[in-house]
Amino acid sequence: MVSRHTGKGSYAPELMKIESIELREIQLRLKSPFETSFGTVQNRRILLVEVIADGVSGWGEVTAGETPAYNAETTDTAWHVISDFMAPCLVGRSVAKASDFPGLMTQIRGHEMAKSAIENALWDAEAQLKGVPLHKLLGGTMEEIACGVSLGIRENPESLVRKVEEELGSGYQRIKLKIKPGKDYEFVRAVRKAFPAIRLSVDANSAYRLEDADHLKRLEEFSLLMMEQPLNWDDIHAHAKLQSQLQTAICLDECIHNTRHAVAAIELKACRIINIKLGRVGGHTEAREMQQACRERGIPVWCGGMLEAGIGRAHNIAMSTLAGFRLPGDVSASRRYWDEDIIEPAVEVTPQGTIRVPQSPGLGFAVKRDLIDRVTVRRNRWSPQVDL
Ligand code: OSB
Ligand code: MG
Repeated sequence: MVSRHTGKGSYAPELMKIESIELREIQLRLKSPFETSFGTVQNRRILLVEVIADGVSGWGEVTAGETPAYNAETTDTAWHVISDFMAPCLVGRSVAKASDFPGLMTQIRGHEMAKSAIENALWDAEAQLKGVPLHKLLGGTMEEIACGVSLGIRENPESLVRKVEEELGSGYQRIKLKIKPGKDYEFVRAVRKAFPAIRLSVDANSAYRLEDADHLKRLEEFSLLMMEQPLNWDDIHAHAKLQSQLQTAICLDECIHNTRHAVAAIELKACRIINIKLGRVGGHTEAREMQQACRERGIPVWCGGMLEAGIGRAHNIAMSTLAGFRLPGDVSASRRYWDEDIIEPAVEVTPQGTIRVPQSPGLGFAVKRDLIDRVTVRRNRWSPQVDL
C-alpha cells in the first residue's frame, strides 16, 4: 500500500516493508585520471543499490575503491557481503525507519561502505514515503552548502597552479592538494605563492611516518587550513604525537570509522578537524551521530568525497546540511568528474562555490535509468521467497 504514506504530514509511523533489493555494478570512466599517494584511478567500478520499500524506489551508492588501498573494502568485497550476507536477510523484512538499519547489521563487522549503500537507499525511500527532502529528514538546516575541491597529484607544480586557477575561477571556496613524499613541498609552495590568501589544505592519504615530522613541519610556512591523514590509516596514537608537534590542524579521514573513533581521536588530541564520509562511517545514521559528537566538542567537520557518481554525490549534499558541517566539503560539480552523470539535473556549483540543496522529496534528483542500464555490467535482485 503506497497511498497511506503519500502527502506531506499524513504519514503514520508504520512499518516500511523492504520488498526487494537490486544490486548492480556500473562502470564509468572519469574524465581524467585521479592520482593519490596510494595510486591512480580512471575506470571506476561502482555498485548501486536500489531498494523498493512500500512501492517506492530508494537509491544508494557503494563508495569503495577498486583496490583496498584507501581502506580494506573494494567494489568486489562489497558485492560479496551485500549479496551473501546483507540482502538475503533484509528482503521481506519491515523497519520503522532507516535509522533502524544499523541495529540489523550488528552481526557484520566492518564493511561500512557496503552497509552505507543499503542504509542510505532506505533513507531515500523513507524521505520519499514521508514526502520530505532527505536533508530535512536527517535534520539538516542549511539550504546551500559550501564546496571545495580535491586535486590529484600532478606531474609538476606549474600544471598544478594552472589547475588551481581554473577551480578558483569556478568559485570553489577551498583547495585541497593531494601530496606524497617527493611531491609535496615544491607543489604546495608554488600554489601558495600564486594564491597567497586562499583556503588551502593538503591530504597525504597515510603516505608519511611519524619520523617524517620535521619534513611535515616545513609545510607549516604555507598557513594550511589543515593537513589530512598524514600517517598510517589505522593509527590514531601516532597522529596524537604528530599533532602535539604541529601548529597546523590535523584532519583525520581514514582512521575514523565510527563515533567512538571520533571521540577517542578528539580526547587524545590526535586531530582538530574530522572529515566525514558516509561510506567510511557506515551511512547517514552514524554520520549524523558523529557530526553531533564533534559539534559538542567544538571540532568542525566537513564532507569528504570518494569520486562518487551522482547518487553518492546527492547523499553527500544532504548530509552536508547538518549543523556540524562547518567547513567546505569535497562535494563538487558532476562535470568535474563525469561527461554524463547518472542523475539529473547534474550537480552544479554556483559562481560563489556553493551547491543549492534540492527541495523535492528524497534525494531530490532523478535517477537516469536508461543510462544506468547501459553501463551496468552485472546485476542481482532479491525478493522474498513466495510461500505456496
Ligand atoms: O582521501 O579524500 C580522500 C578520493 C579517493 C579516495 C580518497 C580520497 C579521495 C578524494 C576525492 O580526495 C574527493 C572527491 O571525491 O572529490
Ligand atoms: Mg582524505
